[in-house]
Amino acid sequence: MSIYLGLDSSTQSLKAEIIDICTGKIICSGNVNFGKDLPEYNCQNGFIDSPDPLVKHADPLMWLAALDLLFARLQQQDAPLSEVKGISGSGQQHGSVYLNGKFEKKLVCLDAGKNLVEQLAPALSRKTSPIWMDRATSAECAELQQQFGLRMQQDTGSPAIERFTGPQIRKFAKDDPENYRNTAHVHLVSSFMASILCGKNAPIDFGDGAGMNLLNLKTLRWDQKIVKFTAPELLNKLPAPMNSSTIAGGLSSYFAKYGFIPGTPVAVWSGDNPCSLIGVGASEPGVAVISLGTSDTFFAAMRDFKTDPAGYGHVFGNPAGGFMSLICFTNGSLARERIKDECKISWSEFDSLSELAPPGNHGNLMLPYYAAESTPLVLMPGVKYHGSKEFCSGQSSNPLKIRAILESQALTMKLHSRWLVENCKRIRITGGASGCRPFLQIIADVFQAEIEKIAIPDSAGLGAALRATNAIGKIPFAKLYEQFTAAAESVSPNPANATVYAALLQAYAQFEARDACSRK
Ligand code: XUL
Repeated sequence: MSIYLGLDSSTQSLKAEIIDICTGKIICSGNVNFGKDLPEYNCQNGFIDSPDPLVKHADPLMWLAALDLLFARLQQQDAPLSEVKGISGSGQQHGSVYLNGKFEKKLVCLDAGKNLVEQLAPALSRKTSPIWMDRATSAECAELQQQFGLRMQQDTGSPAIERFTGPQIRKFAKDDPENYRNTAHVHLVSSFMASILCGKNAPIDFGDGAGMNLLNLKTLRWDQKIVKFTAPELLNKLPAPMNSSTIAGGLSSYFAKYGFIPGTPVAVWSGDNPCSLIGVGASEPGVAVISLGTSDTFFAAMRDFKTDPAGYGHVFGNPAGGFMSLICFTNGSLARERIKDECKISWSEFDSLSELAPPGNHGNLMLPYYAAESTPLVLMPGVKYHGSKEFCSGQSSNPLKIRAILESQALTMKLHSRWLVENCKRIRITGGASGCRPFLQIIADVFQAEIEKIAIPDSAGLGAALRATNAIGKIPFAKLYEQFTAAAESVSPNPANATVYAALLQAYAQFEARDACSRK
């Protein structure tokens, strides 16, 4: 057996995928759900409730508790952990962890008789971690934009963005200068988790590092001027940025208690979206990817470095080399679930009822901003309706409501990805909601593209395992894709619906321009 482990530290859970490259199969999976399994951290949906809707922080100790619990569960289910040849991981992007000068000393001498939380809690210089859903940094973004203007986007791949790590660090340094001064290391979720595994500070990879508004994508170094302006002494607190195939170190002997072999190579972790690009086998240009998760994302490998003229899309590092683009729609499953609950129905009813309304939904559309939205930027949550009187007053039938959310979500993806792929003919779809067949048909029809559904729902975890195999086992990605990322199902576009959706796209664009932007 030739076995590699991919970990996926996402918003709501920590998962594991163990792959065997001899058989081309996932041989074991594990999962810790933060809300369900670790309720003592008060992060029911992955973050601590706050009276301010713009503030979304999580407890980083919960991620450590999840790591111990996940490995204990894998051991209990007899996962062949002693045979794992290499490990890597995927982290929710942009979230940051703040550590004091004790961090590395504590990591070096972790005691297997104690747990990670009790040993590492004293190493936190900030008790909570802002995560990607946080939007509380508009003032800092404005300051960064005023200082660097267009160069911010041209060099870091994105204008200053509320959830990105640089503006978050700046806010912390301004609001709590003392604890910022006590911070020796600022890690991303990805590099924090990798550091725990290898018992020393791990680098940040180009994939995830590009989501910080701090990495110069032209030099692949921290941008000295932007870093200096962001916060005092920040350059000394950041781990080095490195290629995604870098080996961060060997596994800490602490993890021998679960059956791992100490010293097993750990490749740098990356962000969940760069890992998903690998996990769906799309690291070469020509195919776009839609990941339907808590947030929906649209991403694709890029032939040439290109930035979004509207400023919503981002450029991240492609773990297979070069770059990828990403557009994030915060109100993904979050919004679909709200409609399902509003209609008081199950997910299978949600799927079948959506087909009772016709393509085009009689022009009924919605802006489903149940939470602050990234694309387009809408800081104050609020849902807007467009269409018949009945629909706008919330009195319409369930099929119309369901079809409105699904069509509106497909249309926003089409509208905001035009700078990147004007005429996309192949889209790979992953994530929880990819099981909703009518949604796949709507996306196929809106884009007039062939949809390929990927069998593995946890593409980030699989991508992390494939990255470990490539970096440590030296197996080319192309070979791994043949084994692991074949499409399970495909959906063809119906050409008869092309005109309906072309007209609806225009209507949606006008609706959004009128009603979303007024909420900025
Ligand atoms: C990407 C983004 C989200 C998170 C979710 O920019 O903010 O997709 O990575 O985990």
